[in-house]
Amino acid sequence: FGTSAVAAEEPITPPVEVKHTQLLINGKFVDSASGKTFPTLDPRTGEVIAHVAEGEAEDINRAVIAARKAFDEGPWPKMSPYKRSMILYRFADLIEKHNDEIAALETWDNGKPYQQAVSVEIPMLARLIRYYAGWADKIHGLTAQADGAHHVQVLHEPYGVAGQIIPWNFPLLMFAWKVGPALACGNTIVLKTAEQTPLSALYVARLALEAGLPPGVLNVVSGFGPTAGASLATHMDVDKLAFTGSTDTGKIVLELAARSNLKPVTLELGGKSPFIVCEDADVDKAVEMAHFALFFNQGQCCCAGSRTFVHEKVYDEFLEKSKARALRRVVGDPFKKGVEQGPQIDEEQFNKIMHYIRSGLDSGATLEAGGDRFGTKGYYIQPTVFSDVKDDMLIAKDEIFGPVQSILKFKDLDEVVRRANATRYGLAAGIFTNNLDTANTLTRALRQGTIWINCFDVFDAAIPFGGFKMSGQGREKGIHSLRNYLQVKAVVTPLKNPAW
Ligand code: TXE
Repeated sequence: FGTSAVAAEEPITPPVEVKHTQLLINGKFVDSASGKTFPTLDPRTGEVIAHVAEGEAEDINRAVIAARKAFDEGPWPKMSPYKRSMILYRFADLIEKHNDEIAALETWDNGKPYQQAVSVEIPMLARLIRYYAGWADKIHGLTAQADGAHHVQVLHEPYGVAGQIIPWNFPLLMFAWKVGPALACGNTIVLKTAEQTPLSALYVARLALEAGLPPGVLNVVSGFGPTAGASLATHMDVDKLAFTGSTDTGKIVLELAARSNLKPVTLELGGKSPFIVCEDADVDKAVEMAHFALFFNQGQCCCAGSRTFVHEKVYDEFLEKSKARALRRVVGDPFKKGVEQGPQIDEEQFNKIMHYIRSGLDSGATLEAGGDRFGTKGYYIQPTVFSDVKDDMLIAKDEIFGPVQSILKFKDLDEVVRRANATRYGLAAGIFTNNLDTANTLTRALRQGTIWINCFDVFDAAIPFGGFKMSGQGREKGIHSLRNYLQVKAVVTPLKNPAW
């Protein structure tokens, strides 16, 4: 099978320089305590972009001490909320000012198409920070009417030091989902980036300092999961933890948090989201949206529509058109104009995806498009489509996290609800129908944290995101994310004259 891909034999030189490779602790870029570094690789070639300071337990400890001091001594949590808000607005302005440079860094380290980074993701990063800047001076507690002669106030206060562990698929959007609400609520932060993509968060964190964020409020430690990540999860002086990544690592992190100081944990984990195309759907639109739902970001999305259920009446037409669309998908150097799909993040993910493609073939699914690596270097994979996929095949059960679409046939709504819900995950679902009753029925019956009707991957800052079942705990974005970073304190005072 071919694709209309355009491979750039010689990778395009990224229009940006790497400025920051050290850890950001207490407002300063510093080497790791051990002096160790690790290479971060260009997924287009597997070659080294830069050597980055490797944070470990001692560095996490240094960062937590700085964050603790910044919280306990202020000024951040005690600063006027309006001032805090203004610093975040300035931060968003600086992100916007450096939009193209940040996008180039993100593409270089991650492999995502530059056009996507420059026109969608980095603008969205600025918007998310602005959204939370807007919340900083609008955090209200409650009063309660209690029995007896007492005046009751319920205060919402920042937790303290927030530990945040993020993945590599959307390095800066995950940064914003975590850092935005934590800062707006007055917390201080130690953020650990993913070892595959340490560069962009360091660049952006420097802009936060430039915007006026006091030293120690946002600390960024690059490093690996079992060392830096685990140290953060077990640290006794971290008050709250937020994690995005695989379900397996999420379980480890939750256990580490419980075993140390029982810090509350927010988890945003994996998925196997159904995308349901009903018999009355607009097939052309459904084909395009199902394609986008799966292949967007090289298929590296936690909410990817990775089980495409299609009603038997439209199945043949949908399949032919989906196959043609995948064959038209433009794969190549992500810096090249018009490229829709770049390389996968690294060799490990590349091998994992190729393993699932072989498993699809071995288990009897029909390969309609792709099925192989693309080009000869880097981690590119052909857009791949399987039909005749059955629910018990591995490709229909596991999170592949790559450009592999699995198309399954269904007959009626009860059946598709049962099958769509028969998964350990519950992150998102897409429904394609022009019938309101069908949309309502499916919406109520599906056990997923987000339901997209006749659309997919709509990620406004105001829309809460998170999973049912083993896709996670808690919600991020929107007003819901504030709750992750606010403690509740009840204050009770006797009333001298209850009649008043
Ligand atoms: O994830 P990990 P990996 C899924 C996807 C992918 C698979 C493996 O299916 O193929 O996970 O990817 C840190 N203590 N998702 O191995 O391990 C790690 O350093 C503390 C879905 O990259 O979950 C990184 O910062 N932290 C996902 C972060 O956890 C630890 C996005 C994520 O890494 C740790 C990414 C430990 N013991 C992958 N071990 C999504 N939900 O969007 C690792 N980490």
